[in-house]
Amino acid sequence: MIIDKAEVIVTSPDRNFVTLKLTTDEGHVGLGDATLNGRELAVVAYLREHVVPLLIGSDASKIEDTWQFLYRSAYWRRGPVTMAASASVDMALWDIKGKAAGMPVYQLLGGASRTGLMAYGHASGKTTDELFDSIRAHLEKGYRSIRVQTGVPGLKAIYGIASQSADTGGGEARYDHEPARRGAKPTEEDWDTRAYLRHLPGVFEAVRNEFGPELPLLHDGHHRMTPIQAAKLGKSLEPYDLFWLEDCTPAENQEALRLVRQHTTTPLAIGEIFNTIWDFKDLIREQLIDYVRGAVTHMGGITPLKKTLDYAAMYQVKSGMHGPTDISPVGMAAAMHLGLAIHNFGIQEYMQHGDRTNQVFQQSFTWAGGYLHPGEQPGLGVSLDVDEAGKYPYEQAYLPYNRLADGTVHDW
Ligand code: GCO
Ligand code: MG
Repeated sequence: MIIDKAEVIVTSPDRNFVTLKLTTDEGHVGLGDATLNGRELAVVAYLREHVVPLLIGSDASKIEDTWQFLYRSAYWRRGPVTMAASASVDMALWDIKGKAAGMPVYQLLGGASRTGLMAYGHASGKTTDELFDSIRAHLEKGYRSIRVQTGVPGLKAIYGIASQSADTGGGEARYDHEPARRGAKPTEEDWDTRAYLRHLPGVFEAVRNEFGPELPLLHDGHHRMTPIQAAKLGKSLEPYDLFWLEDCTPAENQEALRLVRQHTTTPLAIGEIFNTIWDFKDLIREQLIDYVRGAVTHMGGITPLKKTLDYAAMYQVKSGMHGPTDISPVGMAAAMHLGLAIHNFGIQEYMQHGDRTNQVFQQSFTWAGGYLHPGEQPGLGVSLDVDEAGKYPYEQAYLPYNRLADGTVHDW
């Protein structure tokens, strides 16, 4: 099984996606997701200029060896660009191995450890009424676990809160399909942590009163708090029994979570921006987190993320793989196969891709009763319609950023 051809395909149906397509001499095709939201073309260049030339003529059956070769031979290891590129190679090779074996990838990873993957969606609203509508819409769409994000009085725009104009009725978060996100400059939003800390516990109280004690509720702090602010929030949310509080502090400083952990029993999730097991190692060993947020796409692939999650299992830390719409259908499929196979699956984030994306990527997964399943097709179960992809050329797009009232740039 020799890699004959390696193509990097950029398409922008509802948003930008970067896909690596490998073809072997026997005609097997493997796909890998290399999308790095807002910095997509850096990965394209890394793949085209530095990785593709190394892949042509190499043995497609050697998944571990190829991963180690790309990681170690580069010398400049880790980092989001490098690891997204390596992830796409790893996913494509698992896809090829599955197709060659006639088995879905989860079978190659040890087989199913459960019948389906509990998944959560993103409910949000500027006001509590809008939030309730969004939660109801998500329950109608079949979600049985809900992330709750809310507007804060006095703040105009907050990342992750569906805007009225872009709201498709399902209360989808603004970054889902809003064309305004595309453009030459990032949007500026505003932030005030004290106002947020005053407001949020009351919102969760209202949600619990309306929707009852059973519904798993999650919240994303999106790196905005200091350790002591995060500790305070975790404590104040304890009565509302969160499934997790995500990214409560900036992810770079992992020691911060020691302080947070000393003060609260609210479960903690972190790591959507992490790239390797090294970013998670101490957090797992010291049991400072409960959920690993790493995405297959940004952690270097199925191979290294499985190792990280197996290590986490020793400490009863579970998976909570990142799954917003900027993870392509290929990256989502990889997450589903891995989540089905590992023992310590926790929950899967699942925002739904738009119709145009679903026409570019044909997928085999199922969604029923709040659970995802990757399906039984050999490999990852995703194919890419190159003609359809060609209709949507790359469009520049940036993530937003925040400023405080005095103009200081803040985490968003
Ligand atoms: C989440 C995330 C996303 C990220 C986005 C960045 O929990 O889903 O925080 O909303 O911000 O994926 O590209
Ligand atoms: Mg997040």
